[in-house]
Amino acid sequence: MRIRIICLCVCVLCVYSLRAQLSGPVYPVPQEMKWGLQVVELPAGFQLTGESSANPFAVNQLKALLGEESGKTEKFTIYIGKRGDKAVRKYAHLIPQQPEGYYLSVADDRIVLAGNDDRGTYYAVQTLRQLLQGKRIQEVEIRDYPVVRFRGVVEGFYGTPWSHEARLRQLRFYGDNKLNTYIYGPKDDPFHSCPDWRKPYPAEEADHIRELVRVARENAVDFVWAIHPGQDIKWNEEDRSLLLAKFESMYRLGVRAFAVFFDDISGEGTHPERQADLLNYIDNYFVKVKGDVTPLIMCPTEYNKSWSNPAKGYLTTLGTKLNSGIQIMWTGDRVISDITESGLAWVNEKIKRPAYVWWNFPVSDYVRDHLLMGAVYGLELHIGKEMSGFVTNPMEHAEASKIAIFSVADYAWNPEHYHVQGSWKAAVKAVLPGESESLQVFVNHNSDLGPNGHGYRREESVEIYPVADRFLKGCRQGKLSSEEYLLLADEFTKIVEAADVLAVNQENRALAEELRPWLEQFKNMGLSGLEVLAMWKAAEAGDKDMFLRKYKHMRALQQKGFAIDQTYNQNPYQPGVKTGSKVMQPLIDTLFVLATECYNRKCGAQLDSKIFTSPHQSYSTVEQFKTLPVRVKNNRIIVSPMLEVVKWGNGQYLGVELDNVYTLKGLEADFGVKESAAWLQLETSVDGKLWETVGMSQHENQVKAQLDVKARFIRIVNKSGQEQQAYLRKFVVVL
Ligand code: LOG
Repeated sequence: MRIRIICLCVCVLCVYSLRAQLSGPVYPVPQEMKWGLQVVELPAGFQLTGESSANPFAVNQLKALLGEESGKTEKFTIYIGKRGDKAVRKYAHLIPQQPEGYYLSVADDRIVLAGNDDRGTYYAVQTLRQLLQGKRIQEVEIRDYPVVRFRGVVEGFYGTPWSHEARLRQLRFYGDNKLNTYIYGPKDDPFHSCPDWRKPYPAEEADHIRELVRVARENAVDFVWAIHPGQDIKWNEEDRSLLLAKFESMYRLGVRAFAVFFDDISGEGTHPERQADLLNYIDNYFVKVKGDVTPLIMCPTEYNKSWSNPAKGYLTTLGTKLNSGIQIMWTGDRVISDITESGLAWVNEKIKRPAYVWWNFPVSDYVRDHLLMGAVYGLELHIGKEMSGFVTNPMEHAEASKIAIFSVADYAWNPEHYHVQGSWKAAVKAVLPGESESLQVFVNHNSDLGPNGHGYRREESVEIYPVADRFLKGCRQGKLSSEEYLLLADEFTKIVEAADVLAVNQENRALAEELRPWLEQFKNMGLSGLEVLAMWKAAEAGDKDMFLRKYKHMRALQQKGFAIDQTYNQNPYQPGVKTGSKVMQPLIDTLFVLATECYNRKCGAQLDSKIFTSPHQSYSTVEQFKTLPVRVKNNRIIVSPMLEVVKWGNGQYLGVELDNVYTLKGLEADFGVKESAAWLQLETSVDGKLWETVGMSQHENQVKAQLDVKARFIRIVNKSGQEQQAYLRKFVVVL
């Protein structure tokens, strides 16, 4: 009897451990999932029922997953199809009624893949792919559907558009992760925006788009082509016809979904009645006439709360005038913003429909020296029904963006079951299964954006932060805490290892290429961390020679880090390569300064302890300019430029405060408009109280001043007597 009980226990344990092994998580997290006890071993052959009427792309993927049937057997059947198909009729009552929903079950003699529609069937196969472990699979029953109707990506950033190959890889990734929307709208494609939106694509680009449309369809993704005509559109018959003709040419390439963007424009194009008239015209005379085109999407000019002026009624005009089927995009309370219930309620009431969320994360076009590979958070969980769509605007680094895209897919499918950390870790595994541990180390320290014009920040180095903090406190009190020392040394070692492992990784070459400059900087940071710890150890041991050796090496590593920053990624906006900039790099810098000062005191030495960072600051009363970072290159102090239109009130200014009085040699600025020098006044000051006015000249959009004045402050003030709309393309003070 006892033996029997023991056997039984062992068996139960076996089943449970098998179960634990095979019943891994599925992403996006399904709505309802019940695990059975058995593990099913798939036979070599099986009966496939429903193949001829089911979604052919789902069937192809199923076959690729299981291998072609080698000898059919009656013993195991796979049923595939959608509601109404004969093959899955028996299961019809179990299929969720929601669009793209599906029912999936695995039992010892069958697998059922039953979609509510063709997309549902496709998604059932995607879930099956995650459940299968070779030829084994745990018994399970799943009823699943997305909460947000349109989920995906808007390639809507400034900077180098994604390559054709990168886009093809993206579309497959979307299919795998149940995203159904890809909106094509890269700001720097001239045929999407000014100056060439009126012209058809040249042959090679047209071929690419044709292929993207095909691959999107194979992966259950709508390819949405967006146009951005607002900066120079004339509200006349001619431009309307040209826009329609462009849509026709895209239709001929296979495009069946369209969007019109009016973001980041000024002037005539911003008129809400005119925008609504144009959209309704396209809806009535193109979308409805074609019959096979999905509902139009529009991005308004006031696309976030902080920029909208309810008194002028822009949004309510759109809400009232736009045909009800047209979707309206929205980035939240700010350009870069959390998405909240109250924020959505605010806009939905005005636009009289649920907003289509354009989430500006992980886009990095305003912080191009950083990689945004942190967790996806700041999205409230109970608001899935308050939005008609949720798309993320990514980085120009397509592969690196997949970390956030994966979690966006998870969130938009099933917001209420979304878990920030679990989803982030799963994303890392999905993007680089073979080296996920190294990638996790890398993303842990490459999440934050650094100071930026939008004031948007992310957590970084969260786990190690308390250790770093305790260690630093100890150092300030002259005590080296050994436990923290070891933990930090271990983290720096992991950083060095991860950088090397990821750099040579063959599993995803495209990712390794994108990360390359940052990996180099990351390794340099890890090495610096180890050396700064060694400086402390030597100082504590009173080992002068060792200290000097480590000090010298640290200086070399600092120079190397500076060189990496000055060599790679030299875009004109935020050039350079920053990594670990929130916790790890500042920690290393502080430890270096403290260690050197401590040594100087003890040994009566005068080693230089300065770290080179910009000591100057921008300052402004214009809301959008308030947190702009400043960098120094040679004798030039450069304020980080911005991408969007800025509302510059009368009397408001933008300036730079230097760390000391210098002789200023000049100012070079560009506010993106031709007459700016007429309404701007340039002023300098030694103390920030008494100001001197100096003259400027303007050529096209460029504003210039030749100076030879001693000052600590320099600013440029709107003296026009009214609010101005401008851009900030350039603001450079020359010493
Ligand atoms: C642009 C977008 C850009 C993003 C982040 C929208 C609707 N438009 O401020 O193209 O990538 O912010 O810089 C935007 O967000 N303007």
